[in-house]
Amino acid sequence: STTPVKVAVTGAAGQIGYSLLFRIACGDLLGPDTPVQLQLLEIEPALKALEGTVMELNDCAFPTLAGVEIGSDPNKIFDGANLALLVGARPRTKGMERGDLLSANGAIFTGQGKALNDHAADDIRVGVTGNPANTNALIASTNAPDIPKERFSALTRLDHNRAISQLSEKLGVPVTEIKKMTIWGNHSATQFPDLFHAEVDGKNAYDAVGDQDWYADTFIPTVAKRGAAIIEARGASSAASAASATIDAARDWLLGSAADDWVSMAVVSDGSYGVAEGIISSFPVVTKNGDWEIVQGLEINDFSRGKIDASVAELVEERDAVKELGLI
Ligand code: NAX
Repeated sequence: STTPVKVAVTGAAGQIGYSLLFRIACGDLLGPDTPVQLQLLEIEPALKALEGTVMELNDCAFPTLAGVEIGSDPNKIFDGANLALLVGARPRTKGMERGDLLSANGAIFTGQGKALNDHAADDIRVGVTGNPANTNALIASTNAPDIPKERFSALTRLDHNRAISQLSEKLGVPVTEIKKMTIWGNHSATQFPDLFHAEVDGKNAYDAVGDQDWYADTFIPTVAKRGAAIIEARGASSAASAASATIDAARDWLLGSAADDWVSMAVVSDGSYGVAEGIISSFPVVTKNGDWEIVQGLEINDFSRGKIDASVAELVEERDAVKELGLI
């Protein structure tokens, strides 16, 4: 029998966790022939609720679920992990300043970075969904000096999928006809969804839309503020779609992106496209066997330059703030 792949998930008792765990366990991440062992991290007060979720996971009798372990000690839960999905984070609560948010999450992601460094398997890949995702990934990576920086990424796949969905609706084409979508920058309101290189049925997406005002004034803000619109409508933040994007991102990273397409992932910058080296920023990437490569040679026009620079400036600011706090 095949050795199970160990997938660690943090924040497992949260909203996203409640969708994500079942999707991983049923084979949506690694396929029907690869057994998975779930290793679930939560804070102490949430462990009881998590036990209930584990009862339900077991009740599904998923053929691909080899076992489940839960706990509140990252050193134990990350032991031997091949993939870690860092979903748990401290949300911003009323009256909380940005600095408070960064330090609360800093405490989580420094500790988890160190635990991954010391206990994860040699082939570990780390995907960060918990916000502020890009900067949390930078904190975890910096605190895991023995793990190559390329093994950390932050989630912008939900933004990527939202952009595909909005474009599909506008043009009345199925999502399968849309390729080469790109989200640049931070997973925040400054992100830049780029239609200039996207394709619809093989043709340029920006030309297919043919409406600069819709692009700048409707499409970009709709994609960037979709999270807030979901909260407004359902009274809770996106969960199933965030879990689905977390699966898409990890699956493509480990198993490879489609031959005639690319995906968006926030990864450590090598300075490509003028993005400050060392920050974790979203790029168009192709993936294969657990490695990614930034798509090179795309022409960046003035409009795009301004948008990318603004989002990168925000990431540099976040990096400087966590440096100031001694977290990296
Ligand atoms: P929930 O508040 O429902 O769940 C978070 C869970 O994390 C809680 O159960 C909490 O106990 C746990 N947790 C807190 N500290 C922990 C620690 N140190 N170790 C382990 N677990 C810990 O939030 P949910 O809706 O599931 O969202 C999780 C995160 O994803 C949030 O930070 C959220 O902002 C972020 N999102 C990121 C998205 C993205 O595209 N990158 C989109 C969706 C989502 O907003």
